[in-house]
Amino acid sequence: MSILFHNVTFDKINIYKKTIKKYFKDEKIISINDYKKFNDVEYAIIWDLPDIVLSKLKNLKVIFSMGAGVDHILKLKNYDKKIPIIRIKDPEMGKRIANYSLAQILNYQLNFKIFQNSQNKKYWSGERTPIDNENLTIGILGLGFLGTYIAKVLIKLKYNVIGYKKSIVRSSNIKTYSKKNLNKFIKNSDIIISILPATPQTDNIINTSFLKKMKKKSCLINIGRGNAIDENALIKHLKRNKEFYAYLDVFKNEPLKSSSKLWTLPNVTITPHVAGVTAIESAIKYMFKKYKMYKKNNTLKSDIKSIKNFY
Ligand code: OXD
Repeated sequence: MSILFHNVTFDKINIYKKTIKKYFKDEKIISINDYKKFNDVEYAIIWDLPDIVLSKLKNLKVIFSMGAGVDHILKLKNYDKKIPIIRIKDPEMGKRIANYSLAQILNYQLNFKIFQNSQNKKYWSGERTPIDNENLTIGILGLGFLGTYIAKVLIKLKYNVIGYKKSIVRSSNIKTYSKKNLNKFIKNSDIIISILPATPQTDNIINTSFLKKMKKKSCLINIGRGNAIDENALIKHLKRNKEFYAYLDVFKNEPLKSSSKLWTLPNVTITPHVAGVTAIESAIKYMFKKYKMYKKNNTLKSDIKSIKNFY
């Protein structure tokens, strides 16, 4: 039997291939060009698989997403909900996305964007007092596996951290708001980190009314999915509120078109969907652990349900 491996987006694809071969020794690894062998495919390790290919995999048993998100699979018309999807829940990815979040928080907190903008104009902007960690409340919008990981790292660094989640888990020691008090969550946050999955419920959740409730001198970091932000509303908000900053890693349409106004606004920082780059060795090891569980029990709990619980 075989594993279909497909990813034309990520860095270091050859290392992925080698690592998959190292762990999945008993399986043949094939690509989308080996269409004659599609009937042998029981497992798929994928990112952005063409829907037409999925429609041809008649014996597929488990799909492994190569990232934390699964929207690239759920959007495919030929995805059959009975096939479990395993997404990466990896502390190594947690470390990376926490580092990214921290970098952008510090960027805002230490006024680096202001200094960068003055450097571009060859202008010495003078001293500005930074905000101390204890005086910043970071709101994590989407307290799932990665959101919680980030929260714990920030708490260790003495930031005040609050979270937003659809259903509140009592055991968590992070002050968590649910749907009915979303407004309080927004108003109490100095910085909001959106780490929401792309679902119909999260579409444009960060719209004009959401942005107006945020503090005027504030910052929004989006490391979840671009669908969560109404980009036109954000552009208007950024133009009106010069002390409001946006650090954006994900967009409605990726790559972000060169015609987007976001590129040129002085209060925006853009990165190309790199906040939570997959850590190859630990991710493939995680998939292999799930694969062995499937082999043993002939069934596997899909990750789709858990995703619906944290927006
Ligand atoms: C994602 C990832 O799902 O980078 O966006 O893992």
